[in-house]
Amino acid sequence: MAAVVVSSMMGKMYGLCFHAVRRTAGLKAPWLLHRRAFRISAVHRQQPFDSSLEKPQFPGASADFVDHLEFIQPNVISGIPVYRVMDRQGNIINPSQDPQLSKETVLNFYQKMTLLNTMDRILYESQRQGRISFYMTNYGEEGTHIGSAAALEPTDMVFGQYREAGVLMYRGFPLDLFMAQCYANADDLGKGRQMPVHYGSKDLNFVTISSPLATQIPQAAGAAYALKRENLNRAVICYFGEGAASEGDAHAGFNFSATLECPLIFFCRNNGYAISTPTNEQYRGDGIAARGPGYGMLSIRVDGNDVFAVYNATKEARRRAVAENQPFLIEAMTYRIGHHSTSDDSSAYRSVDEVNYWDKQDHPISRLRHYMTARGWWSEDDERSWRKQSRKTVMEAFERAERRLKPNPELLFTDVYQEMTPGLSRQRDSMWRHVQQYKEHYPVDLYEKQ
Ligand SMILES: Cc1ncc(C[n+]2csc(CCOP(=O)(O)OP(=O)(O)O)c2C)c(N)n1
Repeated sequence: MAAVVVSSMMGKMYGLCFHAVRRTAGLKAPWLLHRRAFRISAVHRQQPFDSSLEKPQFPGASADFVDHLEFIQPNVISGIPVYRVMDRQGNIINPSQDPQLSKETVLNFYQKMTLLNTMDRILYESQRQGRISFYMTNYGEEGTHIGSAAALEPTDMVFGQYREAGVLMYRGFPLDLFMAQCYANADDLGKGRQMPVHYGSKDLNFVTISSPLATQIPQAAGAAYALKRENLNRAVICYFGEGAASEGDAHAGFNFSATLECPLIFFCRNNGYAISTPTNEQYRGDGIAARGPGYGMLSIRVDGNDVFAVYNATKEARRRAVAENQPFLIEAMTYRIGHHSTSDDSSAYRSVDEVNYWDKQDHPISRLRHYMTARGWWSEDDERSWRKQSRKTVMEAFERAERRLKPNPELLFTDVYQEMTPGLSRQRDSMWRHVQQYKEHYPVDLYEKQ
């Protein structure tokens, strides 16, 4: 079903060039295609010369000649269509696309999306009060996280940017560990070393986030290549924003994954902004999805505020990525409702009306709620008691995290290399002598002891 959507869209938009070749050739290597073409034309050389029968022999592309000058026009006016399953009122538009998830599954989607939203509100406020140093909300992008995470296998590896906390939440990362990371307390798996929201979990196959944009993209290609070699039916998903897609590393990752035939899903969250940079200053093509075919990747654009559309597209991309060892590109169109981060005031570069539209009229959470309400799966009372209960759970984790000590300062010096070098151990000793001598100037009681 979603397979039909993926391939028919590709066909319509790009005349199937590369993929038709790939399909008819049964995924044979490009050099084989060229060798075959060359042999055919050798036969033609025996016949009286007819230039209309000439085939280009260039090893770099498989194409016909044309005898008129024409530049290819990018189609940015009527772009790649946005695949959706539900309208804004939560009605299924085409029943054949309804993933028909059970009530229990849908309730889980909704609870995870709203729990993420509640955690965001509390941690955002806590940053405003100076209790944590930094925070980034996920407002408006909850559907992209939950819909895609639900379509994966738990063993699939995730490489994220920094605005995908819902993926980790869907996989069962406890609230206590989200809080521990943001508070950099002694329970943090990262030992308090990174800024807030740079989560990671080895147990949940979620690779630790780092700040430099797009560096995870070629790394994800490498990981997918390694998983392919293990042959254990695992895939990789790699998230990034449309801004990060302008980095050189995005190009490297897309091209490596296509040429090395990696089971990888590139998931671009196109939320309209990269901090204050709107998309019309970020690119001039048809978004990110239009780049995929240029790399020989099957690509689709989905409504990121429609959790079912995201789910269907990711599920099908995941199935085919593993079965056929090739990368897929999903561009989820959405809107960053919150400020970029707690260091940003987005009212400086966009209107309140624009934000309100997405917040009040086209929000992934309200859309799913309409769907559930229409089926009698969710009532006002359910909403009220769930909001109360989830807020309480988040607040309890928050208070536990705040009371906890910070990690032992010694940990500043470990894991720089696997083993501590003599130079580092001298620096560590000198730090301790210094702290001992001037302890009244350091909040030593807030840290775990040696
Ligand atoms: C290599 C690099 N350049 C610049 C930055 C600063 N920076 C952090 S986030 C960001 C915008 C990213 O926008 P986008 O990828 O669209 O993601 P969004 O924040 O919208 O989710 C920038 C420029 C960085 N972290 N790394």
